[in-house]
Amino acid sequence: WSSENVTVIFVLGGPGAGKGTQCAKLVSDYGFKHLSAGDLLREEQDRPGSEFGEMIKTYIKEGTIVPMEVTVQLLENAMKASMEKDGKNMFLIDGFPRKLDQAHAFERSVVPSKFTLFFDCPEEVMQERLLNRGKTSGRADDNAESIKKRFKTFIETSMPVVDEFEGQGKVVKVEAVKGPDEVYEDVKAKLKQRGV
Ligand code: UP5
Ligand code: MG
Repeated sequence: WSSENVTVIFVLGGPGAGKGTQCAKLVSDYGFKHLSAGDLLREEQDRPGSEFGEMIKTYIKEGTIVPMEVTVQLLENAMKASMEKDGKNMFLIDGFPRKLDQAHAFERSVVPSKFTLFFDCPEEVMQERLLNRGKTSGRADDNAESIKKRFKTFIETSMPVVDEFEGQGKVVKVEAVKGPDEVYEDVKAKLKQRGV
């Protein structure tokens, strides 16, 4: 496959900032293919016979970043599959890259991103959302202890990625505190400014 006709928008923001929620809206209005790195990792974790299952489980519970070889490969496979299946070549890559090495590896070996859609949200708001979701989500990391670790990783490891893209003029920042529909209005307006 060739990356020539591929558009990639990274979607970043803290745990519970609303990345998945906003991506779902964008999919139905713009026809993007949504690929959540976290969802792909959880699928791989549950895939019978996966050699990475136990490892992924531990990283997710601890809120740390799974070694990039695994995640980049899962994303690349999913991109290829999407293009072969329905010809979709506009991707929202949600929750990735979360570490500088992943960002560099993906942009070098797969395709450079067009820009990053960054959802900015205070920790108290994100924490409340995640604890609330934890009542029903069944996600192994939606508990107070894991959430605390996820926030720490986000600040220490993932924000440097956003800062680097910012320095390249490649960040579209959206305030994510209001309700999903209000946040989405802002997303649409900002994408329009970027010619999407
Ligand atoms: N909600 C959403 N928007 C709202 C709004 N505007 N107002 C009120 N409520 C709102 O939303 C979270 C909750 O908030 C939901 O209940 C929603 O209804 C509500 P969601 O849209 O799911 O937020 P999102 O930002 O997607 O939160 P998520 O929990 O998915 O974020 P994480 O970044 O923590 O999770 P992810 O799945 O991306 O990663 C999980 C783990 O996988 C990581 O911690 C890491 O261990 C591992 N990982 C890697 O190792 N490498 C990767 O590249 C990616 C992940
Ligand atoms: Mg998500």
